[in-house]
Parts: sequence; C-alpha cells; structure tokens
Amino acid sequence: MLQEQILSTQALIDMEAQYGAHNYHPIPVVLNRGEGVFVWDVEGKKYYDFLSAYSAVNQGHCHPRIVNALKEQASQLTLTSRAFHNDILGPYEKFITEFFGYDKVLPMNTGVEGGETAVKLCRKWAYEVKGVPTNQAKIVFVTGNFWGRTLAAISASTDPSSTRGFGPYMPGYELIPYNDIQALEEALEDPNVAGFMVEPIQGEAGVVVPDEGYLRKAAELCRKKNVLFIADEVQTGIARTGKLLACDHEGFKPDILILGKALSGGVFPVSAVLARDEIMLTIKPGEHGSTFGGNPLACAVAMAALKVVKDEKLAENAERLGQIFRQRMQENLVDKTSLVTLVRGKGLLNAIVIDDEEDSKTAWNICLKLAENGLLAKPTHGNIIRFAPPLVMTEEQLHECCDIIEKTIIEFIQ
Ligand code: IF1
Repeated sequence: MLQEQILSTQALIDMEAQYGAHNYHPIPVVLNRGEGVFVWDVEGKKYYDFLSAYSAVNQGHCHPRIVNALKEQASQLTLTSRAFHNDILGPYEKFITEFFGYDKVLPMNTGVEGGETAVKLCRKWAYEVKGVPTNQAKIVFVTGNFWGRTLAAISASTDPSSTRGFGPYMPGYELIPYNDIQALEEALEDPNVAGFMVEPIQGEAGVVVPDEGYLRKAAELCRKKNVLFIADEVQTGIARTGKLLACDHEGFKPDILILGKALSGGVFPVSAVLARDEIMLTIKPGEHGSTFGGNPLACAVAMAALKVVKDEKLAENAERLGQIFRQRMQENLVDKTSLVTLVRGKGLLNAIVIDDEEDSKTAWNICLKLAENGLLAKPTHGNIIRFAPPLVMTEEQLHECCDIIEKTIIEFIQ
C-alpha cells in the first residue's frame, strides 16, 4: 500500500482553499488529534484548546466514555429514522427529561435546528393554546443575538455579516435591546407576542453578560403576560457557565430550553428542545422532525456526555476555575495594561476586550501569537477574544494557560 502521504499544514490549508467553500477564515493551524484539553497539529505541535469548538467539547476532546458509547452503538444500530421505534430513544428521552426537569424532549441534530424547533413550538402554542390569531404570532429577540445560520435564525440577527445578501427575512420577529427590562415590558404589551428567545449570556456577541436579575425579571414578565421564555443554552448550557444551565444562576426554569454542542461532548451533532406537555404536544405526528433527529448514536452519545458532566462535577469545576481565570486576567492584564480594557464572563465562558477599534487586527494577531505559544483561541467581533477551555481542565493547567496568555499579551505591548 502506498505510504500515506503526510501533508503539511500549508498543503492542507491550500487544499481546503481549492476545494472547499470559503465560508470561514480559520487561525492557520491544521489539527489532527485531540485529547482532553489538548489538541495537536500535523507538525506534532501541542496546544491548549481555549475555544472548545465554541463550547461543544466541554467534556474535553475524545472523552473515552463518550467515544466508547459512540463505538458501541455504532457497531449495533446507528439510524432507524423515526418511521420505526428503537430500543434507545425512549430510555434517552426519559434520561434527559429527568436530567433537566421537563415533561418532554424533541430531539434534533444541530443547535440551529433546536432554535427552529423552539420557534415552531412557540408559534403552534400561540395559536392552539394562547389564542393568537393564525399567522399573527410574534417572537421577541434581542439585538446581538446569534442562534445559527438558517434563514429563520439570521432573520433575527442584527449582525450584517449574518444577514447581508440573504433577504428577504422571516416575518413575525420583534427586536429589542439586550439587558433592557423596560424594552421587554413594552414589547410584551402586544397580545400577539408568543415568545421571548434569548441567550442567557451572548456568546458570539462577545460573551456579553446581562445585569444580575435581568433574566429572572424577564422570565417573570413573560409569565405575567403568558409569553414563553425560550432559553437558547446551546453555548451557555451543559455546565459551561458554572451551573448546569446559565439560567440556573438566576433560579428559574425556561418554558422552552434549547440545548446543543456539548450535549454530545463534541463527538456527534446532537441538539434537543425540552418543554412541558402543554407546549410540546401542540406538535402532532408528521408536523415536525428530521431524518437523524433522536438517532440511536445521538442517544447513546448524549447520555454518556451528560453522565460525564455530572460524574466529573464539570459545573463546579467551571465555576471555581472561572473565578481564578477572571481574577488573573483582571490583576495581570486589565489593571496593568491599557491594551486589555476588561475581562467578563461566567464559569469558563469568558472574554477579554482589546482596546482597539472593532476592525483592528490586534486581537487576530494576538491569537496568532497565542497559537505560536501553544494556546488556541480566536477573536469574535474584531477586538474581543473569547476564552473557553474544556471544563475538565485542572487548576494547574489553567494557571499554565494564564501564564501563556499574560506573557503573550505583555510581549505584544513591548
Ligand atoms: C458558526 C458563532 C459561537 C450558538 C448559539 C445556536 C447556535 C450557536 C448561542 C447554532 C452556534 C456556533 C456556530 C458556528 C460558530 C459558533 C459560534 F461564532 F457562530 F456564533 F459559538 F458563538 N445558539 N454557534 O452559539 O448551533 O447550528 O451551529 O449547531 O456558524 O461558525 P449550530
């Protein structure tokens, strides 16, 4: 057999450019192995992964329990479609609804399919339960939101790079400022409003954390006005912010919960929408679904991924290490340099803001230097660098990563 040619970083990057759509601009590293908090590139260089595939590998890369669940199921039954039952969907649905405390789950694959499902459920509930006139249901979103790349998702977006050139857009959407209770109160005066969909912390917008109490007050307003609170926890959920769900920091339960990403530990696309019967049962047989939604592989992987979160106390670890991380960034960068103006976040979903105009290259160049120094991160929105390592990180590893970040940024200033 031909010796498999080991292609270099540049050769592989060129191949992607030649044969792949140009819908991304990655940091120029080519990875070929992941384990826990580490990834390796094709040149054999080892990195700390401080992006965690946008919070999809909270359990660490290739977690053995999750990979074994995948392997075992893959050798037995991978997909039946929902035309037939199988022996793992029911047990998974029981497991996940008890894990999060909801009556039912509607299993999907990607986060955006979860968002689409939530919007459809909300509209159906509006017409069949709330009594909104047909096709008059409205859903309130907040500026700076990101919930995916489908037309329904970008129709809610206020980011031109998500929306430009893809119109016309989905009707029935209202936009209000994030973190503004007054604006929500006014929007909910409209009796046709059926839902309020919001990220508890805005990931893509740059890890924007709302004021203490904002989410709880919003949930109370929704309850008062018979409007569904829809929490997009695709990025903030599964222990990322130091609690199982980011909404848990404010002690309320969303009416509709959207999960994705780390629901599978980054091993397989798995998303889920959870709700009480009154909402979930408005969708009847044949009215929604997907070929792979709830497939046996996804069920096996998601159960393993959630068990890891509980057994390894990942939320507690994220809470503890997040405090240490933000303290080090504050003391050694924000307080000591003019380049880093602030650090913000919850648990191990954090970001630093580089004091530069939005379209500067500074944050990007810092990330290139971080890669050289063995830590992978990527800017979001120009001058903000998101830092989100796997939640299995040890305190010692976190300090080593802070050393790398501080050293890199201080070198950058000199
Ligand atoms: C890309 C961003 C992060 C999400 C929230 C739903 C979805 C996402 C809060 C949809 C997805 C991903 C998409 C990915 C990069 C990444 C991302 F930069 F795009 F915005 F994380 F911040 N809700 N976020 O963050 O889930 O359909 O992708 O499974 O599009 O480049 P998905």
